[in-house]
Order: sequence, then structure tokens, then C-alpha cells
Amino acid sequence: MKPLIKLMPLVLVLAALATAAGARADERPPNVVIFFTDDQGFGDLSCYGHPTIHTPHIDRMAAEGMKLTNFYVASPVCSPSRAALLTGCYPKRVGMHKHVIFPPYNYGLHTDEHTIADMLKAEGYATGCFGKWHLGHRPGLLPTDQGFDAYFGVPYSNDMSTFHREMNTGYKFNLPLLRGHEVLEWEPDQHELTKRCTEEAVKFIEQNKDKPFFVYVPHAMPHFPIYASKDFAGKSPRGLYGDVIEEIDWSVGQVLQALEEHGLDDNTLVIFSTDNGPWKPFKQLGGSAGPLRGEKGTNWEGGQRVPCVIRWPGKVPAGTVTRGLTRSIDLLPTIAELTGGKLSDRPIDGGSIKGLLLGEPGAQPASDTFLYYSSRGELTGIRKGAMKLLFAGNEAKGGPLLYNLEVDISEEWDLAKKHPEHVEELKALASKLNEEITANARPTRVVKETLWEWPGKKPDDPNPNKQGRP
Ligand SMILES: [Ca+2]
Repeated sequence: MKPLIKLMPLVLVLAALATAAGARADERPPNVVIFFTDDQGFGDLSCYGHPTIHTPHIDRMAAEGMKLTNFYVASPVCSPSRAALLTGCYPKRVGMHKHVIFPPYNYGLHTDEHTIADMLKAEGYATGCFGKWHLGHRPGLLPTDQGFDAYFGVPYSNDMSTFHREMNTGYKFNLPLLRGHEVLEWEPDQHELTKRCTEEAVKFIEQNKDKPFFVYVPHAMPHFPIYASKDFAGKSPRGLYGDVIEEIDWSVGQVLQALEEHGLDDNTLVIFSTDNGPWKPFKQLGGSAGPLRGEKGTNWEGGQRVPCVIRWPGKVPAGTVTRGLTRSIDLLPTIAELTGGKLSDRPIDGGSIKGLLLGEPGAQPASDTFLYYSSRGELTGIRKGAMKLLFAGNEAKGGPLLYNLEVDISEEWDLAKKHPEHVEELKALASKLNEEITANARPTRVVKETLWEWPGKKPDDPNPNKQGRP
């Protein structure tokens, strides 16, 4: 009897393996694709009302899925927002709240953090990142150190390049194009970036079509300076910015086509969003927040309320819109619930919005509350239900500001003097929530070694927050 008992677990393992290998695409946990563009405004898609930017593929996602109109990213700038998306935490909880990572900086998102990629990799997913990372670029801090099997793209913003020399800003940066940890090119031709990252993503899907995959496509565009390939340049009536968005829309179309060709359409959750609002100082070369006030870097709605479209045919009801408060930090726990992925024991701030996405009757958002932090990580305000209070930061320097966002989407009519009781109540709640996050905040990871020689500033600048926005 003994040998048989010993054999039993092996038999079970083999049976499980056989089932996994033979599983049809629609019986596997869903594939997950996240597009996360850079500095795209709330108003920069035709399905969000732009009259001259033409985005048929993203519009199709909305027509076949759900459009979220109260979706917030957790910071008005790149690195903190990306940390929040991938960890389900407010940036401060993972130490990533203090503005963006510049090329000389020596820190990044701690590898002890549990990213969406870590979670899905543990479930047997193939995981790939194709685009701009911006969560650390020292050894041990790149995508392939944070749960991704494959990485192709630029490690930080596309303006952190020879562009600064051309503009005489005093910054001497260089932009590498990476595969994994390897520098493929210095100063890649940015006209080709959207196309090349798309081709890599499509190739990855083809190579991994027989198992579940997670594809993260954080395009470097439309962050200034903007570039479109010759197939798109000069085509949009909106000008170059429109060309760039239309090339991003093409990119979404290419991925949707690949899913369809491989019979994966019905078993793939596709999310389209952006890391923060439009960068307006560049006038027509930046985007539009539509009816929202403000822009990137601010805590006005235009800085943090962004487009988000989610498609999963047969699961997310087609042609629906949710006005419920939703947040980028909710995506990790939602994806966990949809895929069977396991959360780590590290506390997170987001909660699952699975019910909302799947159109379950009576489903509610994970929370009715959202905290606003400035681009440098200071607590500045809170939204609870329809009411938004800004009590610190540049926006509120003349005193607290209170808005009813259901009535006043453009934050024009300050109610602070009319409703001082709301001001006090919301301020107390924001402070209490922030105190807990501050008390339990986890560190970033500092790495002394570099992956390449820096042509400009000293690589081991000890103060990661010394430099401001160029
Ligand atoms: Ca950004």
C-alpha cells in the first residue's frame, strides 16, 4: 500500500497539469491588458467628447465595455501614479509620493511590494511590460525585478533625454531604450516608440497565447515632447497632439486584433487609462481635461480624474457607463478577484470593484472616499461622495475650497463659507486617514549601483527630492 500512497500526490499533480495544459482559452483565468498612457487628458478621446481627435478603437472598447467617468489616479504626476496602479496603494504608503524619479536618482519602488505583475506571475501568467516604466532604473528596480518576465521600453520620461540640452534647461540627461536590463539604444527615435512598443506587445501575446498573460503597455506618449510616426503625423485636425493620440488608438486596435485572431477576445480584460491629466504649458502640444479644471501636477480634477475604459466581452456589460467613484488603486484588488490572484499580507488602500465592472445589481464602489496628495506628496484634500475639499497646496492657498462635484464638475463654485461644517468634517477625516498611512508607510528601495555611465549629473545624488520639475 505504501508506494501507492506515495504516488497519489504525483498522480494528482499530473492530472492538474494535464488539465491546465489542455484548458481552453475561455476556461483559463482571464488575460489582463492595461494601457496606461502618459499625461493624457480627460477630454482627449472621442468617447469622452473630443470633437476632432478620432479614437475608433478605444471608442469601440467603450461601446463593447464600460466607460468610467469618476476614475481617479492617485497622484497628478508620473512615478507616484504608476506606483499606485501597480501596488493598489496610495503612493505615500509605498514611499513613492515625493514627485517623479529623475535620471540621477537612486531609489525606486521597493521590490518587497506586491505588484499586479508579481501577483499574476505567481498564478502562472506570462507577464510583459512594453513602454515607460518610471519606478526606478537602478539594478533591481526595473520591470524584470518587479514581476515582469519581459520588458521593452524607456525607464523614465521621454523628455529626460538630450531634449533638455536642446532646450538649455541645464539638465544633462540621456534616454536609453531597454530590453530587460540591457541598453539597446541611446536616444531612440521617438517617432517610432509607440509603434515599436505595440509590436513588442503583440509579439508577446502571440508567443504566450496558450497560457494566461498580463500585458502592461505604459506608452511614453503623449508626454511632452510628442512624436508620431510618419503613418500618423499630419493626419489629425487636432494637430500633432491629435496624431499622437490617434497612434495610441491604433496601438489599442492592434492589440484588440491580436486577441481576436488568437481567439482570446472573450477571455481578456482590457483596461485603457492614463497616469495623470494633460500637461498644459505646452499649449496645443498638450492635451485637454475637457470640462475639468486644472492639469497635470495639480489637485484640480483635471490633474487626477482621467479617462478609463474597460472591456471584457460577455462579462463587462457592453455600452455601460459608471459614475461611481473608482480609483486606480482599486484595479489590483479587482484583478485579484477576477483572476484568483492572491493579495499579499501588506495592507493596501484599494478595494475590488468587480461587482461594478460586471454590472451586478446594486454593486457599489469599493469606497466613497479619495485622498488628494500634491505632486510632492503632501496631503491636500479629500473627496467623499459628491463633496471635494481642498485645504492645502497651491489650489487652496487663499483658504479651504469646497465643491460639490456632481453639480460643479469644473470646480467653479466654492461652498467652503456656506458649509463650514463640511470643511471641518472632511478635513478631520482626511487627516485621520493620512495619519494611518503615514504611520504605516513602507520604504522605497535605494540602490547604490548603476546600470550605465551617466553623461550628466552625479548618479548617486543622496537627495531624491532636491530637483524640481524642469
Ligand atoms: Ca505622466
